[in-house]
Amino acid sequence: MERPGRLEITRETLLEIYRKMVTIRVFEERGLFEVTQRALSGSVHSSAGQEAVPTGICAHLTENDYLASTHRGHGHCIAKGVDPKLMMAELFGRTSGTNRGKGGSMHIADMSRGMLGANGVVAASVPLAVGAGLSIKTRGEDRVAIAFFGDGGANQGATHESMNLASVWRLPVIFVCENNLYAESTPVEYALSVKNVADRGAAYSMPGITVDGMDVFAVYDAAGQAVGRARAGQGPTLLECRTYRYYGHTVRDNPHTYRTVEEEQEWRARDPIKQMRLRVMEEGTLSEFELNSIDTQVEQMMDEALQFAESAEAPDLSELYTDVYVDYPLEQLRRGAGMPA
Ligand SMILES: Cc1ncc(C[n+]2csc(CCOP(=O)(O)OP(=O)(O)O)c2C)c(N)n1
Ligand SMILES: [Mg+2]
Repeated sequence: MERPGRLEITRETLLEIYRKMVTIRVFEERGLFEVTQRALSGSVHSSAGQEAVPTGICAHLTENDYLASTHRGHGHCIAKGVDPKLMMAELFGRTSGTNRGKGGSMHIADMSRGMLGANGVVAASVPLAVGAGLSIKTRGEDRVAIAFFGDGGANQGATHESMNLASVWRLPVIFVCENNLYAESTPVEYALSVKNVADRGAAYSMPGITVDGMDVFAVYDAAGQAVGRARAGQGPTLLECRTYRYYGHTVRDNPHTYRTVEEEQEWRARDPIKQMRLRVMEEGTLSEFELNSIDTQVEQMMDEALQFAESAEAPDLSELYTDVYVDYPLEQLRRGAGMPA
């Protein structure tokens, strides 16, 4: 695994990264608990354990940059700045949610934050981000687009086509593979033709880098280089982050049927939040007091998020078709297609 040279990182950025990692962990664990307790409808995929990846990447982004996400997207949303209160309300299916309660966990989107959406279709994020990258290049804008996908998504045809086009057109896209070793219950080595997903970068003439996705500093460094290349017009990068999901594939999955408790313990021993805490305290950049106060603030914010989610109504049946289809004038569509009115 490559460990690129350490990039400069300010105290403010460190605090922001830590706050976001803890927010993701608490959102995932409390959200998962609530969904199970209340038997809320819709599938929920927890990204607990994988927090270092979206936070390390998004620390280099602004609201103007785009991000396309997966079915395991809560961490991507929080790292990109989506309000956890609105996200929790969306999980609860309430009108106060990001998608007015009609999207649920797997379809959270917030265009005001450049968050193009979580996605129930494996690897659909990849061509979406390439489309965003094409729009950036066509308009000559200073933006980048991130495509998050899993090790399973890495084997989808759409991923290959998208990486090829992004390379041919030198688009400002960063392909971020969260390799958490399993696609549902399929181990990565069973389904992947190469040792590392990043090895495939060579096939598309783009740098392919594998980093330790449990180490937020390694992700931050590699992402800084990739985002820098994209902003400088040097084209896409494939960044593979080796990580681990702590819970089952969904709320209803029992991972102990296909992985061992020993394996889980090994990965938990390298917990990204604990690692970051130890390192910043050792280096003296953040104090234990500062870190603990962030923990307390996040817990309080999540109490409020749960109250907020509970307090709104579910959408009325009369709202069934609103916000589902674009209100596009049929006449215009017919004329565009050369059809008689
Ligand atoms: C096109 C498509 N095929 C299959 C599925 C069913 N499915 C949902 S998640 C998943 C596994 C995805 O694994 P990976 O890409 O590694 O992401 P992870 O769940 O590990 O984050 C599958 C096969 C789907 N949603 N979409
Ligand atoms: Mg996976």
